[in-house]
Amino acid sequence: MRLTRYFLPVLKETPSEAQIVSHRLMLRAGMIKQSSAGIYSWLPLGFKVLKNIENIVHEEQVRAGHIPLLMPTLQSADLWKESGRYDDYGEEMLRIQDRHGRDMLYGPTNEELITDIFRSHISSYKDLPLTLYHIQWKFRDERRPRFGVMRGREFLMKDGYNFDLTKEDALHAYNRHLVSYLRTYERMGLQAIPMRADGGPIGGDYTHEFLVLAETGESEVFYDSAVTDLSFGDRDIDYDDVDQCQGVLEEFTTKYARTDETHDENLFNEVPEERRKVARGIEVGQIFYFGTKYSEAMGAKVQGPDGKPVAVHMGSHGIGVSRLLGAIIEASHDDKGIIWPEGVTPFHVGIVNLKQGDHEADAACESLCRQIEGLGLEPLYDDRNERAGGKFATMDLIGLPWRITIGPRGLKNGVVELTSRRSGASEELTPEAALAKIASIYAKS
Ligand code: P5A
Repeated sequence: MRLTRYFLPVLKETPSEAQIVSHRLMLRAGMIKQSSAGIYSWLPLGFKVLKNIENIVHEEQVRAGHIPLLMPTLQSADLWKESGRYDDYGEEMLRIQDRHGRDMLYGPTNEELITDIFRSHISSYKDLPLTLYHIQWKFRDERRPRFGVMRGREFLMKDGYNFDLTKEDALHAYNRHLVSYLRTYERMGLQAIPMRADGGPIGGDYTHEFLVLAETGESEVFYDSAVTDLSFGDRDIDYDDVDQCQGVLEEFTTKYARTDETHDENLFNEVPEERRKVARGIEVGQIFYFGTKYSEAMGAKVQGPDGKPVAVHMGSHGIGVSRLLGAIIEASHDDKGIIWPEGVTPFHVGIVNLKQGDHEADAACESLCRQIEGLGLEPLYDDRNERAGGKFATMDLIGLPWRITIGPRGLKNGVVELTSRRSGASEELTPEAALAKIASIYAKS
């Protein structure tokens, strides 16, 4: 993509309304534009990252054996009256009437809708286990929408729902989600720590939140610093293997890690003092097992092996897809701008032409772009007629992890410059060697 043909409305000034760094950088890098409180348009660069995050979430859900579908954003209030949550949910729910005076709402979550789909089509235990999920916009009329996409009113969530015959099976689904979430966040360059949490309006005794440590996080968290040494890595997991999934859950949840809602000072004091940490975190996901809460209320039953009807055991599992952009930036930036992890970057390589209009420099940039595209990667070529400093500042702000700088002087010696956004280190290489290095970096990510 040539920058002169793209739409990248970067801001020179720091927007005064943004209180935290990720919000400031998303506005400055031309990724989002507020449309009203807590509601945003996703400009091309932000939309690209959002889609990349969505893709990773999809891939990891499908890998875990979960099945994608798509439910609507607008829901009839009737189902919520059946579950009893229409009155309970309170002012966070955006309530709407259609032209016939029917009560509707913009879904804050989908337990009711999915339970209705399930009960309409599934009647035998033989169709279980089943986990369905979608990635869809939600609306919660938050009292204080703030920090940009971090606490929006309209936001994108991946929400998945498991249906199982027994509590044991449903707990395996819970563990499977935990494992798949660990993989998902690591692919985005994030360490998200599962912490014992509170069920809130979703309900349930078993629930973990996934938190990314960040000073600007809205949640206060208490943990044993040994949890930060854990990493999922690229281990091979058989998601059908009950013991293996249970083993991962135990490995990642046995050490003390809790949000303020479930914090227990006495238990915490059993952690060696030098490992006791109190910090702040961003909640990027939450998993729940809530048993038969919705299936009983809404009559979601199947015929069991003995021929008798039984209410199915359920859980729901959410990832804050749009919030993740903010969380990744909070975890990965410097004073010049964003530093995208390779797994989610909007473009793979930035190309800076030091002398636009110079025949050889232009030709070398264009040729490199084509070769990068040939690798299945996307370059962003800054072909503006601007001084080098301005081009570097834009590249640093938008955070592409790799930059190739091309100018007449280097070309005379047969070299271009490859720079890492994260370390700032540069090396002079032949265009072929730079290309080979880019190819190997992205083959790994
Ligand atoms: C689980 C899936 C649920 O709603 N029902 C379906 C369950 N869980 S949750 O914890 O309430 O939300 C899941 C994740 O969504 C993100 N999130 C938000 N992101 C941006 N703005 C908001 N206002 C917002 N509210 C929730 C969080 O990442 C949360 O973990």
